[in-house]
Amino acid sequence: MTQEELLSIVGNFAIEGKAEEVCPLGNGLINTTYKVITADNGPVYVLQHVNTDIFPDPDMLMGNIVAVTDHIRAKLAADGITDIKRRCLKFVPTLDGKYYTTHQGQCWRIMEYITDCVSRTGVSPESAYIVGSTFGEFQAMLADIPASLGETIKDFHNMEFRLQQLREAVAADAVGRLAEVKWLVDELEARADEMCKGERLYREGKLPKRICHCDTKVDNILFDKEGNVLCVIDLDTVMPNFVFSDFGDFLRSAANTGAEDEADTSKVEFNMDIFRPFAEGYIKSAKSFLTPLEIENLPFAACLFPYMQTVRFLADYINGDTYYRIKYPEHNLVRSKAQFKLLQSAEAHLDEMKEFIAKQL
Ligand code: GN1
Ligand code: MG
Repeated sequence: MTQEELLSIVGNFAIEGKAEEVCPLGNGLINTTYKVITADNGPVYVLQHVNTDIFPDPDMLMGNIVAVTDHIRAKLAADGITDIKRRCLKFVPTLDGKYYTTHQGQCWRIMEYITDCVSRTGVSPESAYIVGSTFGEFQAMLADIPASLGETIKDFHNMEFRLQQLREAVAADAVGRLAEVKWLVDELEARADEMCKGERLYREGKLPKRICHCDTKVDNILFDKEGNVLCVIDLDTVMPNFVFSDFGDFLRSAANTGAEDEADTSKVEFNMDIFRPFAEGYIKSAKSFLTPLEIENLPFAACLFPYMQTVRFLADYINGDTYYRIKYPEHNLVRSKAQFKLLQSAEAHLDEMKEFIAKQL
């Protein structure tokens, strides 16, 4: 896309100042993000192309997001928080009052840029406690949102559905990659029943759904310089789900000693020094609304998310890389193996996690 085109898209939005330059920002695997600089050091914005192959209903998507951010902003104000602009995303309407614009059939939106923030690829044991308690508070803040939120991606964290997608990929073997990864498919199948426990408990009426963020990897969180969470970004997947999503997906990235796509899997381990303070902080602030069954299954959640991500990356590899943005041909396979290694390491710490959780009650 040319600067001219990008600037003309920006021109549809009610921003302050004159947009001068648009440059790439961030490293999301789904949407494409840019920073918008305005003249004379005016306000900075974030322009984002929304991938409508994956988020097919932009009206529902932006309706959810505006409801969530308005609700959080009101809560922060009621709590006397003063730097609200840095604590919650704020989307900018278009000149005709919508929250996205369409350009050549593609969907675009703009939000305010959050100043003085730090993005991290990991957290320290010291900041993990604070992050855990912030997530508990995030879920608590959304517990009484009056709007009923849509599922922006149907069955997004439904483990049974993700396994079904893997099985369909395996059956089709569209690009002939199955033989190479059959061993990993077998490893995943061996755990399939156990990993679908959440859906079973839900059907039995024992496990509730609550509003969750559903993509709490460390990249989707902005921190201040002290390691406090300023704000959770990437709100496209905020929807009703099991609390396991936010707890487990955060640990999937934060408690990994390696990168999500680490090629040398000996570098990938599940880090209990992050798990402990994170779980402690989370339980402390979420105890008031979590049920005993939810708390008891937090170690399960720490395994579920590396498992689910292995299933998703592997299905995409078998399908010929149709979903996640890749940087090289084997990328999804490398990601799958790294996530599987993380799963194995989390499994090895399961008893230790359970003991620790039991002590928090
Ligand atoms: C995607 O958009 P991004 O990169 O923050 C994905 C998540 C995965 C994550 C893996 C809509 O998130 O579910 O966990 O990649 N988002 C969607 O890094 O599929
Ligand atoms: Mg992201």
